[in-house]
Amino acid sequence: MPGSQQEPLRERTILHLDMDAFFASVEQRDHPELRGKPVIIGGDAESRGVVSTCSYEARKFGVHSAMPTAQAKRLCPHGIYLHGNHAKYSAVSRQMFAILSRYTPLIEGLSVDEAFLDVTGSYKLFGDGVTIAERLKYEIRQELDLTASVGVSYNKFLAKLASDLDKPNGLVVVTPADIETRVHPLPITRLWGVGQKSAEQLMRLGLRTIGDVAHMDVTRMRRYLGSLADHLYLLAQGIDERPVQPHREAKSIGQETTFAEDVRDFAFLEATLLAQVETIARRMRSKGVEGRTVTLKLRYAPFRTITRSHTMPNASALEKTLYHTVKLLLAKCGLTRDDAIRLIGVSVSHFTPAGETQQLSLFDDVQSDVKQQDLTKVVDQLKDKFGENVLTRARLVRRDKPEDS
Ligand code: TTP
Ligand code: MG
Repeated sequence: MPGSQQEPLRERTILHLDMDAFFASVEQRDHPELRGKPVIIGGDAESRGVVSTCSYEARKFGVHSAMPTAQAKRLCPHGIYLHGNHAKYSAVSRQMFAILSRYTPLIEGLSVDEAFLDVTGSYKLFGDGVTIAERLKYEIRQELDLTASVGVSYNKFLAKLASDLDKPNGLVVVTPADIETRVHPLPITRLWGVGQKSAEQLMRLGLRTIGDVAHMDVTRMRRYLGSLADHLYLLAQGIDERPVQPHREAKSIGQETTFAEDVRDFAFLEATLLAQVETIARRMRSKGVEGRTVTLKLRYAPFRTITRSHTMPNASALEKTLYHTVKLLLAKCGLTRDDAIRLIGVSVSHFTPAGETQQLSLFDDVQSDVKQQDLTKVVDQLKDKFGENVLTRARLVRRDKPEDS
């Protein structure tokens, strides 16, 4: 592909910041006797706990996140094993996010210790991406006595990849000129979205490095990988147009109902789902978000739990659309008369700010959606004024106590 085609459509400056060995570093900070030692935070080996994280000193022994603590103890018997203090890590996380918010309002938190920042518009006030990255690292060091690694690039994928290239305490810049030399030699597992399973599939197709994906025959790969082929192909060229989405702090809104007695009545399950969707949709509207992915959770009486998800072409906060989707998911589960259901729940995720979805699906009845939106607004106002039960659909006759999730 000639150089000119690789140019991004708009030049942005994106930072990805990720704290180093977050939980373990907080403990080493607060307990100086732990510094320089292998510190492992996680559950007990006796109760089949797993490692949440560990200090870089422990990583030398091969210990890593999600490993059973029992295995970690075999690899690193002299390590210091702690349960950790999650309330404290949340508080430090809030302090970290407060520092980030000095430089841009466009912050998308990905987890307790990592975030994307779009600092394109911050140039005049604070300088270029590298300067802002240095300032963030400095302030985190000075004020929190912790270190962070930062990646600087022109899109999210490359910034995230860059932050991981020189951990801990790294600052790596990836420019278009680095794609071939620094990005292409990396293994495919560094491609965002490639987990263990997809990596194995890609390996079977002979794709080992990001460079292999960048040069693959995408039409042929579509047969094996579906739309993932196009997504990975673009990422491998260093193309990623996804915006930094500041509204993603709440990752999902959901509700579950555990029944006092197991339920075999399909209509009752549907009515429960409708009640749940009404509550969820209202909470989404009050937060000003719309969601694209609807997930149904079912627990059968013998404690088997399944989840089924569907991602819609457009984000929505409308009961009608969400309920329609969750009903399709329920139908797909193929429940029979013998299935007794103990718990049912819905959640909606993959949020975008309300009203941002410009492109309506061809299959949507635009006019009725607009009317439905108006009606929904009135219903919300009435409920705010007179309480939840002022208007309830006739179908909601029997309702067990729902639990928010
Ligand atoms: P990470 O950023 O993935 O890990 P880390 O900060 O400990 O180390 P690194 O330097 O490689 O970034 O996760 C942040 C925190 O989230 C981590 O300190 C503990 C917690 N966590 C878990 O509880 N379980 C997990 O499986 C992972 C990956 C993280
Ligand atoms: Mg981290």
